[in-house]
Amino acid sequence: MPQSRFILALDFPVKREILEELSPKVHGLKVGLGLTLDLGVQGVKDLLKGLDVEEIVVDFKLADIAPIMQGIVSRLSFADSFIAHSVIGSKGALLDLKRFLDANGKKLYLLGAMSHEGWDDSLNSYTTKVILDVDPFGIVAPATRDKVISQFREKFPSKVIISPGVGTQGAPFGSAICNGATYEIVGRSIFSSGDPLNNLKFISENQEREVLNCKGTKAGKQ
Ligand code: BMP
Repeated sequence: MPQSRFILALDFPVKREILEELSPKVHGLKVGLGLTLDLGVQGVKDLLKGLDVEEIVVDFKLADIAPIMQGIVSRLSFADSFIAHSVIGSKGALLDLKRFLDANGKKLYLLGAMSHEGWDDSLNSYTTKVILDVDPFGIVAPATRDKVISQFREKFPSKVIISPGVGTQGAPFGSAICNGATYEIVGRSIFSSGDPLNNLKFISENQEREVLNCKGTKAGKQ
């Protein structure tokens, strides 16, 4: 069983052989819209079929009225979980989507805050309210702003928090875990240079070192 604190972001096509090597060493795979546009839904299914991971998250950042989002997730039955924007609100959108996913044995993550510079943290009190209303399985919170992850962790002590922004976007590997995230999302740091398997080994060691420093335990799930 994987004991990793990484979710691998797949935003563009990757060779199946490489994914077979990487997938047992991460908790999950996050499928982006870009990859799906490149390969088509059947191509994504073929790429992921039988891989050794605990979770496949589809990240289309859903932001629409409920029937449209339900139609989208219904076409993606290979996924275990889906990410949606929380700013779209509860009634007629996320509450219905959550009910629909529950009925189909799927999980929902809501974006608490985003990792890029232009995200306005004054939105976070609203996203927090929506997360309280909808009660998703998990939250996406940015590794790039330590305080924001800590605030979501404090507000939601038992939710899974997945955190993008480590590596290429500037946050140190392990820092999001130290601030309360459950998993760190990593994409380009693995794929944009050299040998992906070695890159994953290197960043896993970095994550583990950082987590040992801050928590005194290994980065693997306790
Ligand atoms: P990378 O490690 O290459 O920066 O990839 C980060 C991944 O996390 C991308 O798939 C991106 O869509 C996602 N992401 C993000 O970067 N910031 C957010 O606020 C939310 C995200 O889902």
